[in-house]
Amino acid sequence: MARLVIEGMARRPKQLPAWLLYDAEGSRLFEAICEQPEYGLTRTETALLEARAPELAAALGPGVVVEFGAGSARKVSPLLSALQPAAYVALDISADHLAPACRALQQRHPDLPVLGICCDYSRLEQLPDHPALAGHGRLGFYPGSSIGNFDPAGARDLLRQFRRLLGPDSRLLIGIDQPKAVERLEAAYNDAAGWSEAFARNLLTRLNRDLEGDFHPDDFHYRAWWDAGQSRIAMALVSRRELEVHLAGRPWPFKAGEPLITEYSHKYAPEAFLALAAEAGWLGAGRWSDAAGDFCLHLLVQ
Ligand code: AVJ
Repeated sequence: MARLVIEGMARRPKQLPAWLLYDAEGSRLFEAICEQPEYGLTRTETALLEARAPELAAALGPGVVVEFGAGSARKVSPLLSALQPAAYVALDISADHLAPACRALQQRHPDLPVLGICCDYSRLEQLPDHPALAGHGRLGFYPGSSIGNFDPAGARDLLRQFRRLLGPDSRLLIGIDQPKAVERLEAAYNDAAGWSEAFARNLLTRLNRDLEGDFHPDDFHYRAWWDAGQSRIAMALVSRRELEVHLAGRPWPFKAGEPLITEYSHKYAPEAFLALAAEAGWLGAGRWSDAAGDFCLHLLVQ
């Protein structure tokens, strides 16, 4: 973690890995964001999954469901009910979140073998050699447009990693947020109740605690804006004045107005996403969208 933070702080602009946002408090704040009226992504995707579960299950076929970044593991439930897979594997970086999520899911699906693995799914070498997984094909599930946190090259690498991890003949159901009116995009990441800001600010609290940082949260303001050229929302904590913070045993100067990027959220129209997926060896085999075209579930095969 120290090495990744040092790498990120040395970048221009300074940029920290997005997974650092998800400690126990960050995961809780993210859940609150998902309930804000301005943030439609989760509601739209959940409604799609509920309404289209039988079709999605039929298109996916039998196997073991592997969810990348399972979080509260609530979105997958309608899919599991329709699909009746051989097993469900939840991968997540936050152990605090993963254990209760798996327990709650197990209660909703009492007969389903459930495995939780605390890991960084972008770096996991292989799935465990567990009897519940043996002899079954793998169905990756990557909802929430989480891939948007990666830049396009990183997203392509991640899709390759999923191919390697899931193995030959696997499938991947992935949720992708679409570009839309800039006012709606910016409102989603600047909710009036302030949860988006609290979520970004929690990163400073975490760095102070886990890497002996001395950030003063009041020295920074939160900003989120749409960058049309890169087709992404950028989220940043911007220093209010020239200052120096200490972190991971080193000093880090900030100019007045200098951003620390907490997260990017890339948005892809269907064709743009399929072009990226193709570079990673995946082919589009189905797509499901809401009526407004705000969000898209893509089924990818090899
Ligand atoms: C989990 C990466 C999809 O980009 O919309 C939401 C994260 N950050 N509001 C997103 C997020 C602030 C979210 N993803």
